[in-house]
Amino acid sequence: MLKVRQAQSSLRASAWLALAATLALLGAAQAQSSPPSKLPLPKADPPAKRIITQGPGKTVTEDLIPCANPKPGMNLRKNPVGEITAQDGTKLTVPVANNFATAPKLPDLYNECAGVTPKDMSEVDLNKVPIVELDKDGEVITGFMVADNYFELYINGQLIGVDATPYTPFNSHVVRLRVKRPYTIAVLAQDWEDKLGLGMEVFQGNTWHSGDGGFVAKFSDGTVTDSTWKAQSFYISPLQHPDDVVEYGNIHDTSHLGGRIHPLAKLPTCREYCFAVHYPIPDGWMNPN
Ligand SMILES: [Ca+2]
Ligand SMILES: [Ca+2]
Repeated sequence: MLKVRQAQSSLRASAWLALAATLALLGAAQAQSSPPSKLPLPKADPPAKRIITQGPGKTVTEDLIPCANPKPGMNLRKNPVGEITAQDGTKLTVPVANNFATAPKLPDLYNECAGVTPKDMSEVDLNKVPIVELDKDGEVITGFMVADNYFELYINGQLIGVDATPYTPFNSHVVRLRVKRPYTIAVLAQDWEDKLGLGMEVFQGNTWHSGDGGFVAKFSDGTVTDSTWKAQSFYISPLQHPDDVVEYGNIHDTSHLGGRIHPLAKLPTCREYCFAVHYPIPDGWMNPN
């Protein structure tokens, strides 16, 4: 879909966002400001290896974590995980291979399923958030993060923790780090899905709605998610045809589709016959430099 360039923010905290996502909000917004007329860009070197799937995946886990505190009126969904076999025989985990089962869950800022529902920041005691010690002589930096729907946070290549609610209800997290600047933030973000392998979610009664996702973070040293972050997409769906993704250099471009949330977007009508394009996530993608 797209790659946003610029290695470092003004505070020299370099940041990566890996969107293993079904057409995320970030991608849609960028697409409209970068029309295909500015292309072509240099060819990818090495060329992008695309992995194509069609149709739904097979459910392996129906619900990664049932909500511990279900209440009427809550935007409550199961958190399914499955697998799908691509046309080239590659087996993929959908929506994304993740560390949910083994990684620490990040501290809750707002999480209905955990009963953590502050009305505003006056009800949040940040002193109770444990400090992750990365550098003994570092400074304490606080970060606030929310994803539609799931994310994994790495600092300097080290997995700090994961989102406690993969799908819904929507939740947010807070983290406190003792770290020396410059440091590298890397995030794997995933828009979860009801129809595994197809990037679709129930929306206003439509069970074939094309998913849209996003990720927002804000750190106490001034670092915020913005266009200076590098970003890349690794799972793009639902697609009427795999050729709806055009690779220009390292950009997985779908801007000609108009995005997913724009009223004039060309939404796919293929339902269970829709395609997805995946790309291998490089080893060590979360490491500095
Ligand atoms: Ca979440
Ligand atoms: Ca979504």
